[in-house]
Amino acid sequence: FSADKVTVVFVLGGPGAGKGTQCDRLKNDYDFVHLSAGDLLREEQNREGSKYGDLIKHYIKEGLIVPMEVTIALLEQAMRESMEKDNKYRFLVDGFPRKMDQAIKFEESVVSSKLVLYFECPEQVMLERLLKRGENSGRTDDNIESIKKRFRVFKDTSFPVIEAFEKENKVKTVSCVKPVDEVYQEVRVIFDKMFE
Ligand code: UP5
Ligand code: MG
Repeated sequence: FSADKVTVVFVLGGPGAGKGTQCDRLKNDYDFVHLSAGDLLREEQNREGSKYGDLIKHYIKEGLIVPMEVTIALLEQAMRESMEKDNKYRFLVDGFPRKMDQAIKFEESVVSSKLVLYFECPEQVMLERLLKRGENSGRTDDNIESIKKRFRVFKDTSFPVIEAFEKENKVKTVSCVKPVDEVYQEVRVIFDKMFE
């Protein structure tokens, strides 16, 4: 896709930081399409006839990163659909890229990102949020064993992606500790400047 026409914002942060919650608000106020890589993978996992169903199920439960070919194909397809059906060209890509090779591949073969929004949050806060959500989320990875694995993968593999984007001066960091509304006010300041 051409970067003149298509705007991609990567929304990153640890498990349970609040990426999905903030994207939900942003998409209404700024005319972005919200694409959660995790949601797309969960949908694909449940799609009848998917050849990746078992693979995705295993990776998500273990907190591991699904091979990028699968995730990039799902993101690209969702973006294409939004453009063709709804004439929408602005995307919040939530929870992706989580590994350096994914970042490079996406920016080379799909489109370069305009901004990386990083939601910073201490592990203890994320842990409490995820355990609480796990009481009724039905997510197979909202349990203490999976959460610990997700934290480790975030630290070892995904955080370096944010550091790499920082070197390109693409990252805006927002603390996600305060209540949802207060976090969102900070995010709005950034979006008002960049996307009117
Ligand atoms: N909450 C949110 N903000 C709050 C606030 N400010 N104050 C108080 N409470 C707040 O929020 C989590 C919970 O906290 C909710 O209950 C919310 O109400 C509350 P949410 O907005 O859902 O946080 P989010 O950051 O989206 O957390 P999520 O669990 O979705 O993050 P993950 O990054 O862990 O999950 P994701 O769905 O992106 O990925 C899941 C798995 O898919 C990965 O572990 C991996 O196995 C796989 N995956 C890949 O392999 N590749 C990818 O590219 C993407 C995913
Ligand atoms: Mg999410």
